[in-house]
Amino acid sequence: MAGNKADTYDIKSFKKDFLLSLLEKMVLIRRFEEMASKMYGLKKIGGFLHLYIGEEAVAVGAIAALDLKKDAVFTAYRDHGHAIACGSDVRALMAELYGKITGISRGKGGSMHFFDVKNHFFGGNGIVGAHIPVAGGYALKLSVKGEDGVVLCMFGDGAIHQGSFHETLNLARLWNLPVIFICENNQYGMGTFFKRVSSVHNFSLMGKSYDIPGKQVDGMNVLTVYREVSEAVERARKEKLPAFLEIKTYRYKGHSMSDPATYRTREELDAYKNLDPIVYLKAELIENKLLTEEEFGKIDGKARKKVAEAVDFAEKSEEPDIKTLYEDVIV
Ligand SMILES: Cc1ncc(C[n+]2csc(CCOP(=O)(O)OP(=O)(O)O)c2C)c(N)n1
Ligand SMILES: [Mg+2]
Repeated sequence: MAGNKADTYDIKSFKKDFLLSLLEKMVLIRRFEEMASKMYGLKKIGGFLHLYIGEEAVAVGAIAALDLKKDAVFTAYRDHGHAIACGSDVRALMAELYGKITGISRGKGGSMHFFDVKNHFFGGNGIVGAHIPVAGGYALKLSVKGEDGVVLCMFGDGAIHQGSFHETLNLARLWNLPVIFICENNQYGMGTFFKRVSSVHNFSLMGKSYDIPGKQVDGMNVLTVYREVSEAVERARKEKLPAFLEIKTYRYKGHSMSDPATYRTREELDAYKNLDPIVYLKAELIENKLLTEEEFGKIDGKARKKVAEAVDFAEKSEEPDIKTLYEDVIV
């Protein structure tokens, strides 16, 4: 089970501004998704909506380890947290959920297909495992051109048995590509517990078949994630080698909005809620006199305001004109 205590780092080694920025990002993601869920219930948002609530420390900690002027992020369809962590404008993200022309993908992608080239966020991909070779291809481009960047490729426990995962790991090691593969193991692929479908339960071993080092990481602690991903990124940058991390986490909500998640127990969910990454970091900061309850209230208020403004922006935006139907389509 994820949820180690903070015995792997010294909180005093981090700058206060940096710690607060991690907290702010996690709170913004949480509030954004709570609002998205509410607006889905009000039928303002249609199609698929997969919430990341509970998993925020993974995207925030991992992406904080990057330099997004040169590095790049690829993920699957549970992508709101990653886009926000990359710095995407939450107004454009909300507008995308609403299917409006002002959306980050011009209203044509929806929840699963956020895409923000400016912030080096390359999706948001709906097919399980399909973006893993694309991320490898981006790393190959960096390698061939001699550019100094690292790729973070995030995917779920459900993607780890796809051929695309195995084929990409093999070539990434063969060609020594600077790509960090991150399995966000939230323990379920739709309603299926990962141990029911995997002969190997410690996924961090799976890179070994391809001579890629692997490690298990506690995904409920944002600083642990940050530290481990930073180490992998620095190594990839210097040695131009791939790495593999299995980050253990948990999603509080169902797979998507239509899933009541009856395949797991209340006790299991509550055990993870007790390890909540936001509550944990907040408590750690207060304990170390780096934050007060009042300051936290301000951070939360700021996030709620940003999200309310994003809803207002999305509501007032136009739907894409019918003439845009064939634009942005690669042929
Ligand atoms: C190739 C493919 N097969 C099946 C699906 C249907 N599907 C959508 S999500 C999902 C589960 C994936 O679970 P996981 O990779 O653990 O990601 P999580 O939803 O937990 O973030 C499946 C099977 C799909 N989108 N693509
Ligand atoms: Mg999963």
